[in-house]
Amino acid sequence: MNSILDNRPGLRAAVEQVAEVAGYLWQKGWAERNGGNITVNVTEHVDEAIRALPALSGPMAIGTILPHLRGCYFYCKGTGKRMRDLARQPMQNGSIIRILDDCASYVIIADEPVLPTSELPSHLSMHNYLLATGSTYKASLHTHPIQLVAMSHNKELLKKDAMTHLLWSMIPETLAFAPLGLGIVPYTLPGSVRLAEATLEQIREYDVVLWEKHGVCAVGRDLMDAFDQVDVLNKSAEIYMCAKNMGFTPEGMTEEAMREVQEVFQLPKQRPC
Ligand code: 2HA
Ligand code: ZN
Repeated sequence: MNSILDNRPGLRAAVEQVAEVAGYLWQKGWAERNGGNITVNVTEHVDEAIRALPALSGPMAIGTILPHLRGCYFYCKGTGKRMRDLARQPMQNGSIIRILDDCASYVIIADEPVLPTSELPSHLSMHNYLLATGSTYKASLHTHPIQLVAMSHNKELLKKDAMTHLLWSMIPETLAFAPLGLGIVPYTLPGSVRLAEATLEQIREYDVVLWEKHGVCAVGRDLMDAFDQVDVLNKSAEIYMCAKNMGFTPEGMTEEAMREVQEVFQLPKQRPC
């Protein structure tokens, strides 16, 4: 069967990276059943032939108006689809959508009419925000990392930047590779516009946001970048829990040691454009 990826190496590479990351999510146990979702802005790979492709679906409402997304194209994981299946067959378990001129609806254009993810409002709101601020970030990831979600069941840890400091102090790499830390969104109904709005508030400040008792949402230059940030934060959560399981509270790096890493590695305090 023909695919939109045929003879388009840039688009193919972006979708193949999605498949690679989907496999990691499954292997890590972060993607039970249809858990998690992925969207990637692929507009840079879109040519005239793609723009001319007919819609495979009628227009569908996003649920919110996103003015910066007019004419943009996204690869989206399909709703109800499994990451472990997407890892092998990304175009049968996801699709490419075109945002229509009203900036409030979309159509599916390739390869098959696979309905996009249930978390589309929060994903597309984040992409809209990234474009509005001139960011070059292209990817948005939602997943259910076990240790981070477990820690979100503790109210003390949900206070602003409490978890960020704890996780940074577990291992210098987390500070270096997740330098903006971890935002927090109090429990909100999955897939809702309210969750999208609360996530958007946090994504102004953080690349990775923890949804209380649910999962994380992350943005990045590409999907691997978004995944890596979640992975290093979750690694710190694992180290913390491992120490707790051995019967002690881990000491954590000192404030001074953390400041030294921040200075020597010249870590950004804001998302670089
Ligand atoms: O896509 O994880 O939050 C399934 C989910 C919804
Ligand atoms: Zn979820």
